[in-house]
Parts: sequence; C-alpha cells; structure tokens
Amino acid sequence: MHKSLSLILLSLLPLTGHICAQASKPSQPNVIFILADDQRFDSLGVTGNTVTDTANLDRLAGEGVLFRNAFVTSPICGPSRANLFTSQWERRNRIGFSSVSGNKIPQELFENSFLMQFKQAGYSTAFIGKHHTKIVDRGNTPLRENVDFCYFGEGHLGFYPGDHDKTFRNLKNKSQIEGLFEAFQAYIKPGSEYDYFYENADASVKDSLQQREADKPFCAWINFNLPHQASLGGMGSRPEDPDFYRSLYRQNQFEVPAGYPNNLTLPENVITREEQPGYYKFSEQSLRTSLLLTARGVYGIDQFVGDLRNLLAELDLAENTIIVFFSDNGLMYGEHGLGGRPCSTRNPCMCHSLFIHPSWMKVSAAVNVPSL
Ligand SMILES: [Ca+2]
Repeated sequence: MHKSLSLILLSLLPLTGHICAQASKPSQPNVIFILADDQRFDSLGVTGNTVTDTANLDRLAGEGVLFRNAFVTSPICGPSRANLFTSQWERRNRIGFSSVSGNKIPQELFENSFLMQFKQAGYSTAFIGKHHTKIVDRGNTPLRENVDFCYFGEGHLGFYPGDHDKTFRNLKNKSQIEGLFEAFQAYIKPGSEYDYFYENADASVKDSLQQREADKPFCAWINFNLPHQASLGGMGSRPEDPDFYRSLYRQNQFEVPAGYPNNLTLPENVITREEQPGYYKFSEQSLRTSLLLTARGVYGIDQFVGDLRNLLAELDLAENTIIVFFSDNGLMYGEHGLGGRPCSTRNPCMCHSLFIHPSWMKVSAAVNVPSL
C-alpha cells in the first residue's frame, strides 16, 4: 500500500501540465497529505461506522476516490511512516524497531522521498506534526535543511503537544488537532496575521520555518498523533478546548466484542494477552472509555478536514488543491481478544481533487484498487 500511495502522490506531478492547459490558474496543483494515527478503516460513516459523525471525511470520499482495499504492510507507527517516507516496504528499507538500520532513513532514500521530489519540481514543502523516524541523524538535518516549513515533534505528541515539546509552545491553540491547523494556517496564509507564530517560535526551530511563497505551489504533509491512545489522555480537560472533546457521545453507544477480554482466539505461541502493549490491555470498561475518546478524536480530525476545506475556499485554493487522507495503521478493539495493531492493516484511504475529471477518477480507482 505504501508504494502504491506514494505512486498516487507522485503521479500527481505529471498532471500539472494538463491542468494548467485547461484552467486559468497559473500554478501547478497543491497537494495536502493528511496522515492520521491508528485510525481504523471502519472509523468513518462512509466505511460503516454508525456512531461517529464524519460528515467532512465522508464528503471528501464522496467527491473523490475512496480506496476500500487499502492496506499497510508494517502496521505500527514508526515503520509504517518510514515506509511512506521512503516509498519502500520494510523488507527493503530495513527500518523497523529491531532492524539494522538504527531506525534512521538514509540520505539517498530521503532525497528520493515524495516531499523532495515535489521540492525538485519547484514546490514549497511543509512537514507538520508527528515524526517517528530519524532522517540521517539525530537532528534530522536533511529534513530541516530541505523542507521549507518543518514543524514537528518526535514520537508521541500528546493531546497538548506544548506540554511535552517546546516546538509547539508558540501555538495559541493548545490541543493537538486545532494547534496543527493553526500551524498550517501560519504556513499557508499570506500576510502578517501569524507573525506571532514565527516571532515566538523556539530558537531551535526558528530557522526551519519559512512561510509559503505565494507564487509557488505547495505540498504539505500533516501528521496527527490522534486518535492514537498516547494522545487521548487529558482530552477536553481545559476550558478552552472545543466542547465536543468532553461531551460528544456516551460510552454505551459503543459495542464491545462478545466475551472480551477473555475471548483471545490466537494460540499462545503466537501471542498472549500479557504480551500486548500495556495501554492496549483493556478491561471492558477501559475499552469503552478508549472507544469513546477515540471517536471524539476522529470527530476532531473530521472537523479539521472541514476547516481545511473552508480555508482553501477562502484563499481561492480549493479548485487547485489535491487532498489525500490516510492512516499509518489500524487498531484492534477487542476483536479476537486483541488490542493494539497486530493484524490491523486495513486503513481508510481517499484522494480528492475538484479539478480531476470524474471519468479520470473512476478509471484510476478501477485500475489501482485491486493492486492496493
Ligand atoms: Ca500508528
């Protein structure tokens, strides 16, 4: 899937000449790649969820292409994101938690990444949010030197990223999703409205934050650490948080698999309940709490997508911007007695653009879905 998704992103580049010939827009199309964290395939209304309201993502899928058979081969944060960065599967890039790579993406693979290919095509580039694999060295030097707007935190961000990482302390919005939307606006909006963002940025990242040049197309990769369990703690605990983080839905709206947590169906030589990561060893009550908070996190991402599309319309960029949405892996919520990522490889994936002709989208979906 990673290889195919990267091909989707890179295949957008040759479209530019065709688009420019048809439209009055002077620029190549912009690309926004939104990557959620541990968001399951069935987390959306359009993929069968009957509780969580995902009207904006459903609309995005309805107006674009929804890939119903999108899978990852390394269903866990770091390796999956490394696969996306390198456009290679783990068996090729050797970037896993126990591989010989030291969990670092080497220079040659970074230079061939889709972000760098967009840069070489004249794009302004942005990398925002969660980062989970080093690029060449501990300081991620090539990333900071080559990507125009680098605003990321390593590992888990938490619901309030500024509590753990000084990078995010220049944000007015303290909650993760709203804060990353603020950062994206600081990058993309012309003018001085976000001067405070740049002036108050921590000295360690100030030189890596360049506002988009208005005469350039842009490619922005926005990485959430939600609805991952590590970012659910504290959700909605501050008065300024959007109200839905503390009031939307009730625990009894969510179903727990029958027999959980005593329904482990896999042999003990494959996995035992005790071998599962600590924060995925749910009791029935903690699983219901997790399902509730996860649904609120997914709703937050859905609101982000709605706000993003409104922003693009406000800036007259909607018709010339491609939006790709994906998740790094899925999650087990008690199926077969399991929590966590094992076997959870199917993810929500969609590609949206207002300028690609519907017939092209149908052909693309028909050709690509079986190979995903
Ligand atoms: Ca993940």
